Amino acid sequence: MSMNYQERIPNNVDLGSNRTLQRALEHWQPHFLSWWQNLGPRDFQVADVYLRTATSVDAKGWATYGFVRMPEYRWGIFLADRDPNRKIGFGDSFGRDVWQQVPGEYRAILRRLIVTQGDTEPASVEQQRMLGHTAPSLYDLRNLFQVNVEEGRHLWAMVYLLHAYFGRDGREEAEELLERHSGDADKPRILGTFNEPIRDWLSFFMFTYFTDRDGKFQLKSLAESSFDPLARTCQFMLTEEAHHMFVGDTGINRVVRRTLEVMKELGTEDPETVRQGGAIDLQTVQRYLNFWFSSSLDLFGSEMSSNAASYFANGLKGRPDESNYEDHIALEQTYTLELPVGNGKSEQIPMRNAMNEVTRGSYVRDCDLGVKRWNRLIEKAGYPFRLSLPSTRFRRNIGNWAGIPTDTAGHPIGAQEFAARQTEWLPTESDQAFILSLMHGVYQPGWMAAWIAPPDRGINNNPVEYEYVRFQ
Ligand code: BYC
Repeated sequence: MSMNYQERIPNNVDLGSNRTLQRALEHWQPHFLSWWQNLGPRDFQVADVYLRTATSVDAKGWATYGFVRMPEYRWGIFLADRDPNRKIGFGDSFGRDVWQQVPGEYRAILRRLIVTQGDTEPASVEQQRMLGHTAPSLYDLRNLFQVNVEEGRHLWAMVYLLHAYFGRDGREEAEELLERHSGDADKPRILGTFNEPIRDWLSFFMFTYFTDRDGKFQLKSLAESSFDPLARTCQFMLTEEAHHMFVGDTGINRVVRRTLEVMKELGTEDPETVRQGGAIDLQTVQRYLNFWFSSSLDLFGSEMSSNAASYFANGLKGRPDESNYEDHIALEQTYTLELPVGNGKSEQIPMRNAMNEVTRGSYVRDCDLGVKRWNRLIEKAGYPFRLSLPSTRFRRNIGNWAGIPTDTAGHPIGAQEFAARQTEWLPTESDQAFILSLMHGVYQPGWMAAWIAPPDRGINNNPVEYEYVRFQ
């Protein structure tokens, strides 16, 4: 079904043929818009932003670009095309037809998954709402807003499912998605990372690299779901998500490149001298990386999870790229889990209970690809320093390693040693003050803040100097 932009809510789900649903979503729409005005990007609502808007769910040629004021962005409901032959790809009902409606017995659990996914989308917009004031260039400012409007659309994607398939409870949940707020003392967002403040652009790039990548893996897992509308929604969200991770990957790459230039210019590897040269020393980049990577690891849940086992058994949430696995039932297999007790002791657990850890493992490997690319820059510049991912045991708040102090290699250490060495591993107050001191909005077309290199190319074949955001 093609995308219909003539209606108040653009969609490719033939919304017009279901008046009740259409009315319910039209009732939610002004609540969304007022949330966007109050908690979306602060102070840039009247700027014209060079944004892409989805025009097709086909991954090739699916978007158009043009200047839009963010509140006028056409947030809509877009699902990947339905495959009438699609079968359940894993779990106890492997090979049966996928579901077009929610089976009664899985209603509560599916709603919970959709709400958890939905909750992260507006949360990230809230976390990033002040960053427009300190964008290192118009190119970056535009990318921030692109990410923000698309996270808004991803909220729409989940709200559509709640309204269309979960009746009254779904409508109530949709309201609550706008009532919880990132970092709110009384009504925080559901998952930990989405309550962490993002005050600076180094954190933004780390977030879009590491946390949006959790999004990629969770969406891939949900794109396997037997509940077909959820799977199709997530398939299309993944197309948009790729740009968000690109922003993080290239953002960190540009930070590292600029730092290497300053190191060369000043003939130094000394972090303090690099800072005096206006760049971010690689040691600080590493500490920010440690923080956001470890926080994002928690988003996969516990290593051993009965929730994950039942999601898998019931066909609700699979492994990312499930078709790459040989055994889609996973009843006979086990997974070896290293435990924090007994010095290197491990335990065999049923594979289904280890699905969070399996997905986390794929995520870690994917994260490492970027680290390798950044390290190639450092190596080429002739410096011995290397960035690295800390151990998955480091600074965990969820799962077996929660609250167990380890060093970045994952060796358990005493709480006192952890407290004493934290400043080596995690951003210190003075790191944060330094990073904040670099954050100033740079709004001349083509200009770049001194702490970051320009991107290799602009957006949609436009030059880097293009005026991507026009102020009124
Ligand atoms: N913080 O068996 P467990 C994205 C809770 S990001 C707080 O260990 P389970 C995006 C858990 O809810 C992707 N609580 O874990 C990125 C459970 O609570 P209850 C978002 C946590 O259930 C950037 C309890 O601990 N999508 O899209 O197997 C920008 C024990 O649960 C956390 C999803 O997450 C945590 N970190 O898995 C914008 C997909 N971790 O039931 C967007 C939907 C666990 O005891 N969610 N808990 O009260 C899920 O699939 C699962 O809920 C989780 C947890 C993977 C999150």
